[in-house]
Amino acid sequence: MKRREFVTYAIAGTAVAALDITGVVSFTPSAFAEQTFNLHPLPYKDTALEPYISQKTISFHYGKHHQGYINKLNAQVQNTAFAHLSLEDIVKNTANKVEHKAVFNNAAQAWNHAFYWKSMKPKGGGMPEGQIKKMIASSFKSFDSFKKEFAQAAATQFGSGWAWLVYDKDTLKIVKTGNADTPLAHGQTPILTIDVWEHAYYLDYQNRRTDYINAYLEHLVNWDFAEKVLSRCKTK
Ligand code: MN3
Repeated sequence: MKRREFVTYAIAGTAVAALDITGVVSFTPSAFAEQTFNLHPLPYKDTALEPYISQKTISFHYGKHHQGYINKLNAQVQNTAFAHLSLEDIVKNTANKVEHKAVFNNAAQAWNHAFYWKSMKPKGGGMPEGQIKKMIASSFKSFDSFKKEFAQAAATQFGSGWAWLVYDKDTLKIVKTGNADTPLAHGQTPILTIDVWEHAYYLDYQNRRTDYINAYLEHLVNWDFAEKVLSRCKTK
């Protein structure tokens, strides 16, 4: 690693706070020691989201796909300045740079998946409470309009990608991103996400993506997590 490179990246980097939210890595930034990204334990048992997401889906999605992105990222950043950055800062520093596309894809997918697991919980779904409820009411016409718009974004993301509830300039918005792309790369703060790559639902729902989206909204979405993430946005 060249020291000058590290300094440049360190200055370009921003708060590490969101890392605590995803819990994707145990991370101590250091100009001297390289880090290895690790797959953080799921926030619930691999059977806990059944019958909406099966243990079999989790075993492939978390155990193979998510682990795979982390393994590839570790191999790519070894002996580079990126090995000294937080995951979120790698995503931000490689976004929209053709020469860093491969690193971006694996870093963003490592981050997106950690955020996705936290966006769900057993016996989740239903109506939110607290600040998130108020902000959804002020940002969308009603909770039903929010649900409709979120489901629509998730259903219409062509091919692989994600739908998100994001915090952007003091309001909540719904956006969708293709492949590994993430709101972090566009100056927005993710509040919740649903993975709509086929590997997220195909074993349980085959081509019925809409049924998976409805199960997420009715039974899985973790409003406590959304509330926690939102409270951090508001104190920034
Ligand atoms: Mn996935």
